[in-house]
Amino acid sequence: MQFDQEIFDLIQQEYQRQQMGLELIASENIASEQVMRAMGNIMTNKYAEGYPGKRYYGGCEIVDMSEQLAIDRAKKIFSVDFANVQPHSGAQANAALMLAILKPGDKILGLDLSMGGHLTHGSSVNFSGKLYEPHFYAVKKEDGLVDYDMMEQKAHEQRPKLIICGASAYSRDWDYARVRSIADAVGAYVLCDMSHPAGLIAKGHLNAPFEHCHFVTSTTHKTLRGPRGGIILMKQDFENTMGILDTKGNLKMMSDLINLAVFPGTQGGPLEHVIAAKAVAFFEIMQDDFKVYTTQILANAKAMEKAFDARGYHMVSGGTDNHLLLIDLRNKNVSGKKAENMLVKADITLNKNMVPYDDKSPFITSGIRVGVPALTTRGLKEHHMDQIVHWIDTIIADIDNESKALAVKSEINEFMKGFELYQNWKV
Ligand code: DSN
Repeated sequence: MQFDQEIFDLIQQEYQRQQMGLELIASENIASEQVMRAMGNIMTNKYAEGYPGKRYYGGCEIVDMSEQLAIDRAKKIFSVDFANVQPHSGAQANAALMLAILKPGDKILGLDLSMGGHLTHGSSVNFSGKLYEPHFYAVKKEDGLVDYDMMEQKAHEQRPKLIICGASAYSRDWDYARVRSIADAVGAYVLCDMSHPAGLIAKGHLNAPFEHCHFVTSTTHKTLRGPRGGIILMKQDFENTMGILDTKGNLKMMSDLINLAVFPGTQGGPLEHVIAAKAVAFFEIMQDDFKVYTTQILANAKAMEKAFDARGYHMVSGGTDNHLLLIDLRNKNVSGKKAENMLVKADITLNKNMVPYDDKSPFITSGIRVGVPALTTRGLKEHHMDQIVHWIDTIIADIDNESKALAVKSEINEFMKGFELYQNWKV
């Protein structure tokens, strides 16, 4: 068989891009070498529809043990009774969870996408807004914080079956107890999508959703720093009171409904190589080193907040409690799109992002979202954050000056040589 030089050249180019640049996309991270080794392994050859001990294929004894390890480690990290580690992504996790507990047309209540929410929390272009009837709460205009009064009011007006908390571009912590009390008053379930801050929650830096939210979903590749994928967790299993029976006519538990909704409801064969890599990531998260990492994320985010503040940038919700900042560029007269496009020329990668009450479209936007998980993995510390913000500010202050961006790029490429992406990289 011929070697596919073309694609491996591209992988090498992508390696160079990641090595040389500043990665500020809040949802990205750099998985460890052992996570990647597990991801690129022979378990990709194995079909294993079903769950450990109950598969539709022979020869699953080994992947059963691997998947069970992933399940047990996830349960231990978050002190929960139930984990499904098969969702291929966070979106798949949310799709399965909703399939398990909702019927088409049921009402859901989530944070509006334009306020920092996620596509799968009810956006009209996503399954969640097409199959179910979406309603939204917002953040408050005056302080950028989640408007729990509005959530409560909407919950009473609409009586949704599911209230979703969690976000993609929200830099503050959540009051899960308040969300649950709002849900209880109207008989709704609560789903927390903790994809962004999951690693910070794992190590106890932020409020834990598990006591208050019936269901918790997450990706595994953001602050958890694992392979791309999703998980569904439940603190405590409980009886399904939705009248869904199994083939023997038994009333099933919620865990059964969720497992059935992942497979065969929304997915076929699980990606056992990725599940092995999730198990490795969970192993890493259980180590003390990971707390050093998450503590550094918070210190870097705070240092970045200070550096942006010193340069007159407006941060939505006034700053950060977690790993990201949402910056409103309207006082700098620069759109998010323009900023993203010029910054990438300097090898600074981030994403344009709508800010709450934005007057620009999602394709233009008034803001940018910056996050520090990947930079922190590279080994950057608080004292580097001011330099990074200086580079960003240099470009934004002279947004049409491409030669200035290219000069910054040279400095960044030189600087990043001091922070190896991987010690033993081999394509
Ligand atoms: N697209 C991810 C993010 O950037 O936050 C969420 O799915």
